[in-house]
Amino acid sequence: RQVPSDASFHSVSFSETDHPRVLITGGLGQLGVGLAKLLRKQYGKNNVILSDIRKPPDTVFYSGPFIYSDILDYKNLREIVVNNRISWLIHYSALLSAVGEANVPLARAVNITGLHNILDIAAEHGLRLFVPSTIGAFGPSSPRNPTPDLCIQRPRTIYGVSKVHAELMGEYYHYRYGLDFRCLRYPGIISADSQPGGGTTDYAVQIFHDAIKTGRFECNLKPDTRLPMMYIEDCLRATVELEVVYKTDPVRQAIADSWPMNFDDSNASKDWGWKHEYDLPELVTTMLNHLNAEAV
Ligand code: AKB
Repeated sequence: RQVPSDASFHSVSFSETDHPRVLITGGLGQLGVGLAKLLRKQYGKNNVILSDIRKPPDTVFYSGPFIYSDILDYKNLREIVVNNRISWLIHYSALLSAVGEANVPLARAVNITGLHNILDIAAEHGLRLFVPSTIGAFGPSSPRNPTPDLCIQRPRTIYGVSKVHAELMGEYYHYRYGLDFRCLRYPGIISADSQPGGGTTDYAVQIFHDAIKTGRFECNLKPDTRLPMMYIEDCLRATVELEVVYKTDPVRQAIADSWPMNFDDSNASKDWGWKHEYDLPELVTTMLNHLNAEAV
């Protein structure tokens, strides 16, 4: 393994103008297939590769490339990254909170040693890396309602400890090696066509299935328990939005930095009753409708 020297990392990078070549680890979990679908729409079917250690259902094979990848096997990871010209890595492999407590050594291996492999492979090959964190990264001494971005984080699960570790290691690799590391803290995710597995928030998905199947649900948490949840579409959209590419042009950036951030149009409103008709959502919808109509 080549842990990157500063020089070797900075000399490797992918061209931002090309389509990214994306590898999703843990692709058969709750989020991988949905994210692959979104990214494939944007970057092309063959540019997004799902991977896992399990055998996928046929539908996954039909919808785009799938390969076996074991994040604990560094050589296997490197082979995949090199052979497939991977430029973005979305790292979803993890043992969730409840199964993690049932098998701490395995959770430590997958969630911590596995992450080290992912960080090193990303740094070694100049990949952009996304690793999700979650509400699990907080603990009983964190403020619970609301929980701010920056506060005490002393989780009491191996899953949570591994997520705090991932947040800090990502920040450190960014600072130390210039790694393009991105991270979002997910709440519990609710999805209809994919199942979570081994998490504490799984009940919020299971309850829908049981409501339809039997009309009866046995909940493993108390009735007054409150946890943050999000529908999968919002979670996946946020993840793709976070992957926006910024390639700043110093000349334009300097000009932009010297211009007003916000225009005061109150005199125009007073003088002749000026008022805009297109707010941001309206403007975006109108633009996309025009462009889509032109493209047909
Ligand atoms: C879990 O319940 O373990 C996960 C999470 C919130 O991170 N769904």
